[in-house]
Amino acid sequence: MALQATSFSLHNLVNLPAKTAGSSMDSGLFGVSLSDHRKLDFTSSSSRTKMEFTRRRAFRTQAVATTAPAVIWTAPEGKKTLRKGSVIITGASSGLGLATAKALSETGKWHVIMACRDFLKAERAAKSAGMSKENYTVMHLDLSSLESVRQFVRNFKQSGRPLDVLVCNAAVYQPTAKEPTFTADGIELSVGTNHLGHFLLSRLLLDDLKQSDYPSKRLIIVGSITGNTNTLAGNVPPKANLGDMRGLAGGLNGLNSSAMIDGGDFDGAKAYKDSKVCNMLTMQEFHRRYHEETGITFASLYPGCIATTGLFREHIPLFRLLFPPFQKFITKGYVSEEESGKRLAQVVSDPSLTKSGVYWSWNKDSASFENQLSEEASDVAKARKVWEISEKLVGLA
Ligand code: NDP
Ligand code: PMR
Repeated sequence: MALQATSFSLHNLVNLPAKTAGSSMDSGLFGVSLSDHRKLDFTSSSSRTKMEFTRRRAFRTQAVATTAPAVIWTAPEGKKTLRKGSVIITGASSGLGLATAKALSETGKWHVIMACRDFLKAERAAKSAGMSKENYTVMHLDLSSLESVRQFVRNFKQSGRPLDVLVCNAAVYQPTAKEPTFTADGIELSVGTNHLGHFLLSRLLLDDLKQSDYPSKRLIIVGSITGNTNTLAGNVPPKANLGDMRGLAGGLNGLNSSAMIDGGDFDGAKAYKDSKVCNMLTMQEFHRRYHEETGITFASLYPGCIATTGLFREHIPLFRLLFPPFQKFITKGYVSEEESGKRLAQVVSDPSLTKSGVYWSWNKDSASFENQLSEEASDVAKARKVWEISEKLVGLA
């Protein structure tokens, strides 16, 4: 009975927009206050695009769709295209990334570039997911090395493919790590991979997105509820907190600066949550700096609790055993990998999700809504500061 009552409260909380949840939970549960292409439509393209396409055809050696029908996609603004969309998904070798790649490839309207650190694993994953060869290409990307990010971008540009959507999805989570580990560049691994690797990748690919003639071009950075302290999940310790970012400014090298963004002692779970706050702040800063000028849609999302993915591989076995039933039956926040993939695929391709600067979530009927970010994850000054420090750390400033 007690379990049922808890289940009911948590269920409602998970499925309501955060603001509503906060106002109904102020006295608090747990004492927490929750306040490929066949043809191009040249009619809408510049002559530059035509030249590019000729060049692309000359370059393309693999994975060209020859059997899928030409797709006519109409954006709300009435723009049409007769080619497949081209989407890069980082970390598409498992979990959410793979499920999204599968969902998009099955429509026949998308060519998915699976940007993965383990080439063979990604190829095997695509095969076992039943993805057709003409709908995807695997390219090597190790986000924990800034040089690998730059090399990936060079390789992608050389491939001559257009870029219509970039999905920053890959992540690592080290909840049991006692000591920090570091990227090839000496930066704490979680923030280095989840935030800084993606920050550099997005910045270097922004021009390619700008040049896309696709009806809706998008940059999506996957966020999470656990980085948002206006939710119950975000109040499970250790809570995300960037503080004054002295650690980030010091390079997160764990030598002359802390490995944590706020300058505190290393905590792997907190480092992950902080990295998610950076992801959500970065999306908004991109929106403020570039949406109006470029027409690119910048978005983030919480796909639901996909409790069975590889994200929890470093957690203790008991956690891995109990976490899925806990999320399924107690919090009701659980979502299958397949369902989460459909959600992210919507953010990539749904003509109704073109609004920029939005953090998407889904309710219990799996309908999308614009969710409210926590105070810190929507702090304009913090977003600018994260941007400016990150530019320096990745060598862009
Ligand atoms: P997975 O572990 O299944 O997927 C993570 C992916 O990231 C894997 O493909 C992994 O590659 C890849 N990756 C890790 N490190 C690197 C690196 N250095 N370079 C390139 N790729 C790398 O986890 P999820 O599918 O759960 O996570 C996907 C996203 O969803 C993350 O951003 C996570 O924060 C977010 N999320 C997940 C939730 C959940 O409940 N699971 C909830 C909310 C958000 P490899 O296969 O080689 O290990
Ligand atoms: Mg959480 C409203 C309930 C809710 C939701 C939607 C999540 C999602 N979690 C909720 C509640 C709770 N969790 C409660 C009440 C507890 C204490 C028992 C709890 C604990 C917990 C742990 C120890 N939860 C966790 C962990 C993890 O290690 C996961 C994590 O923080 O990864 C960073 C996690 C998660 N809970 C979630 C989600 C989506 C996660 C993991 C993934 C992520 O945010 O990326």
